[in-house]
Amino acid sequence: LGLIGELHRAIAEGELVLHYQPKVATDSGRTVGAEALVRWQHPERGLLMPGDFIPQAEDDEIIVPLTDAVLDLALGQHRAWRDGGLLLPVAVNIAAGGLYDTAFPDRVAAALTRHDVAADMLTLEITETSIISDPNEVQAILVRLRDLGVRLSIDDFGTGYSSMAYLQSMPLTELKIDRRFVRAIHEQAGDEAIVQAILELARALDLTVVAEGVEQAEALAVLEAMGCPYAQGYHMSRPLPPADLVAWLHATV
Ligand code: G
Ligand code: G
Ligand code: MN
Ligand code: NA
Repeated sequence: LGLIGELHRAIAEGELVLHYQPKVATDSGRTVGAEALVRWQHPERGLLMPGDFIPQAEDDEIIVPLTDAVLDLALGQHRAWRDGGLLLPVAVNIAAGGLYDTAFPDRVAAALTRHDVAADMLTLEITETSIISDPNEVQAILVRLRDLGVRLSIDDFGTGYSSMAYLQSMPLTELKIDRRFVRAIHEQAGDEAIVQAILELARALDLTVVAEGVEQAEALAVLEAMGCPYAQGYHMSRPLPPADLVAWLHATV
């Protein structure tokens, strides 16, 4: 059985699991959401990371059922947390192949209904690269998602090639600043200048901003001083299994 065949089994047998990394407010430290990151609990090879299978899945039709499976797990988890008294918005990563599918908005709507989750509790994280490969087609799909009330985030912002015109025409809610500009922001004036420019752009376009890859307290302090509202990174928390995230939340607040 090749990797793709094994992935079909993994989806059917429930071998995919999600870990969650908090998104926090830079000023208060309050957690405002959690990004779901897929792992594969492989029966022989142990816990596989997305880099071990997502690139191959993206080149195959399996990315469609895989995306559905991840969405289902994330909304089910959100619902379980909500039923336990914890209202935590969730974010899911969407690969280009998952997005270039005119039926995708309908499947997202069906999943929200199935789990009885409000659309604004879900953020879809999309990379710049998937937007520019066919901006017209992707814009039509993004508009339908946004009309549902789902939040749309550009992941790894600053590393792709999206023009200002695309940014203005896409119905986005959030920019996530790529970690390469964030990790050493307290040491590198050039990084700070780029983050400053992204913050100003986001303000002008009325988008919220998350800085990713915050690994040190010094970086978090600089981001807060610059007015970057939200951050994510190993300094706050690594991606954690759901129960560990809840324990972290209790220990943090
Ligand atoms: O989890 P990690 O810590 O290793 O993630 C590595 C990469 O895999 C990131 O670029 C992330 O966006 C991507 N990724 C993680 N989970 C998913 C997923 O459920 N779907 C897709 N398409 N990409 C994912
Ligand atoms: O492409 P995306 O932003 O979805 O990727 C998320 C990936 O980034 C995951 O692999 C996650 O483990 C990783 N990540 C999260 N926080 C940090 C961090 O502070 N530093 C580094 N190097 N990677 C991080
Ligand atoms: Mn992401
Ligand atoms: Na990212």
